[in-house]
Amino acid sequence: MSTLDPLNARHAIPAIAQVIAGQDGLPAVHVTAPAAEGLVYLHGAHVAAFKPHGAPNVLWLSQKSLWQPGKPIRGGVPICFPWFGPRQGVPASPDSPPHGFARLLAWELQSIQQSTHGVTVALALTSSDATRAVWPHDFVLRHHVTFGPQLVMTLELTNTGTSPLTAEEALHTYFALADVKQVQVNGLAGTRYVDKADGFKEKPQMGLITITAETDRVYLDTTATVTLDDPIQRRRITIAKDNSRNTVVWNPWIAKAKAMPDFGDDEWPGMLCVETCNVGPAAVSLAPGQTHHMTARLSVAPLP
Ligand code: TA6
Repeated sequence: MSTLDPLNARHAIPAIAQVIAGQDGLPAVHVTAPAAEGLVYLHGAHVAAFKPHGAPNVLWLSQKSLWQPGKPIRGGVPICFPWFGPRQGVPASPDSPPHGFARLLAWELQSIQQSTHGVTVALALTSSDATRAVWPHDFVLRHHVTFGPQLVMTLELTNTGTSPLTAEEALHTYFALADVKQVQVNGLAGTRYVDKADGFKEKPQMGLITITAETDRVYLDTTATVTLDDPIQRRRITIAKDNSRNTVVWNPWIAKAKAMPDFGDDEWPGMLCVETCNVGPAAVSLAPGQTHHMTARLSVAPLP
């Protein structure tokens, strides 16, 4: 009897969704909805594939990614929680991993449901002694992932404790592109950003974004929809969002790609991160019992 059998007995939808052994045997929900194919791992509630009917994966995955409990998957949609980047004021350590612990832990598969919008997979991460030892709050973090004509991801955070909490959160989405150097990024013109690749200086975004060097920008106080125009694949990827005040745009370029063991030296032209988040001053604060929802909606269409 496979360890997946009880999960499939409870959740599988014949010919639509089932729990499979993914990379290195990590359990994942494989969805074959009419409008799209999708894959989400229980490890980190990590969305690894979104293929609108007949199209290639919209999400990028490194060939060098690790697929191990306790390690982040490189690519797809990592969930950053309860902090973004290095933990403020705390030296990096196994107890304070970059981008928090949510992407490193096994989440509970709560449900798989089919509707007119597509197939929705719900996963949850609940605070534990282990998380409280690192971050002294009680919470339930749920990830609702709908594979349909769009990929709709909603991160739902509930403060289940007796004291207020403040957390950063990000859907750190890696998009698959033919050549990032030829992509145009629209939607953020006039928005101020922190340039982490240039001394964390705050700058205004002049016009559209093109990627010509290491790019690591935290756009501030923006609810804007962003588009990626890929002239080689002749497609436009649209990233809309709700309840997110920041957008991060990241490409490591040559040196940073070389410095990451789980990122192929020659892979950087094939990806760009456009991340839906609430970080820094826009971190989410919840009183006991309060809930916050942040949503990213990804869609793909031919270039106009
Ligand atoms: O979102 C951009 C960023 O914060 C970059 O500074 C870079 O660190 C990237 O995330 C990847 O972080 P990771 O911990 O996944 O290697």
